Amino acid sequence: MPMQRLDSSAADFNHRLQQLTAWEEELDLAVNDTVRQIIADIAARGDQALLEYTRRFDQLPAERVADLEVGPERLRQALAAVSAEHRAALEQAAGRIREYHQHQMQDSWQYHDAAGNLLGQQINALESAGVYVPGGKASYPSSVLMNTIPAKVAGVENIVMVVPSPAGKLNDLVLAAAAIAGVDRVFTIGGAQAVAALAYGTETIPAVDKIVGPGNIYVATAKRLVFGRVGIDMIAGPSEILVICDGSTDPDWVAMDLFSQAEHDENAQAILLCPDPAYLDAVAASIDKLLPQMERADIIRASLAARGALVLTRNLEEAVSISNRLAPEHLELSVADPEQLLPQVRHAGAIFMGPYTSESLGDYCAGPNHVLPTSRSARFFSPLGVYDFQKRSSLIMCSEQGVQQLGRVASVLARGESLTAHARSAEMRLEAPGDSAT
Ligand code: HSO
Ligand code: ZN
Repeated sequence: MPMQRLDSSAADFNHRLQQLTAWEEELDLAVNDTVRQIIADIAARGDQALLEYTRRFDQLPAERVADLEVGPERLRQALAAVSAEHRAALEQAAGRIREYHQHQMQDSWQYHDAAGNLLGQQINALESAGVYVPGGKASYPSSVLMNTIPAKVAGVENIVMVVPSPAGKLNDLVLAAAAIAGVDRVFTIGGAQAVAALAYGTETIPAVDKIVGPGNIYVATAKRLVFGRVGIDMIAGPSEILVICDGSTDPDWVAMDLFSQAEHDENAQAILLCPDPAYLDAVAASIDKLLPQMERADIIRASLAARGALVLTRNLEEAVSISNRLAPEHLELSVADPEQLLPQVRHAGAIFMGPYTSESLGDYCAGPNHVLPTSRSARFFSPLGVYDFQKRSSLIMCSEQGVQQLGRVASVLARGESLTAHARSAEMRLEAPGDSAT
């Protein structure tokens, strides 16, 4: 059995839990330097630099960046190339994700204060967004849907997807998902150079306002470095699942739910909390039985051994409070009455309620986003959503009468800051400017 067993009543429990869950994104200074150079180079030399890096890192030689664009014809071809079953599943998932995200639309609002001034907040969509899609094994069509559809629903007009395609290999499922989600343009570029191109623009790659999507350490570092020039979503750590079980769910189901996140990578974290020791034994037995059958058994075993745990708690309430401390990306309440526990849950990226709701349904097709805060950032971050592609402008419209009171207040505060032009600009609009107007 690869997994640690912990007991919440043990004296060293807090310490062990802390050790198990600590995750520091390594701040690699060498990577940081390399990425800064790449960004500066792309900003200075545009297309030419992008072509050189793409040839060097992706073994993809091209004469012009325009040749790295995947045109609409090729997207249609990809849609036709995937199986009918795959296409239907992508379309169903996209439809459900769209419907869910439509509920997140924020509306502009306005009100009048007692003096007749209008105050408000106006919502606008970002004009453009870039979606980074990793290449290779972690190139998930589901992530194309999850990153693109909220932008689309918000009303973003230009969505540019970048995906590295080493040696020119294209993933038809990823392209089909892009077509279904409504991506406007696709370029086969990747790495820090693609992030830089989206942030600064080149002769061929349009600069965007925000860059979203997961990537390796070079991509994550590049996103951090271009933040401020453009918006970014968040920096994702390894996947996490925390299951709270009352002992009534089939232990095989729970074992497989733990596997489902563990199979993402060796650093993923899968934890089960349960007040029934016999049930923990049963899940441990299920893990032993099912693990050898898994295609990714090696990754799962490594993840469970390094960062997984089966934790005995005093009761379900304590399990929830431990979960709040960890603020997991995914929380399964695999209990008979999840609604009774829900009000106590304070920090979690997504909450999966009841024994039938496997986390994997949320990864693909339930509707909510699968881009979620990791590494305890659910304390202050939310799932990727429509609101990440909307922004707010504040509105003020003073009436001739309304300005009388506001002007006096502003004048007093401005003079307190010795900003005379501020004060005079407010005072000039007053009917009887008063003594202070000098
Ligand atoms: N569970 C991942 C998302 C994903 N799962 C994509 C399967 N495909 C996010 O934590
Ligand atoms: Zn997943």
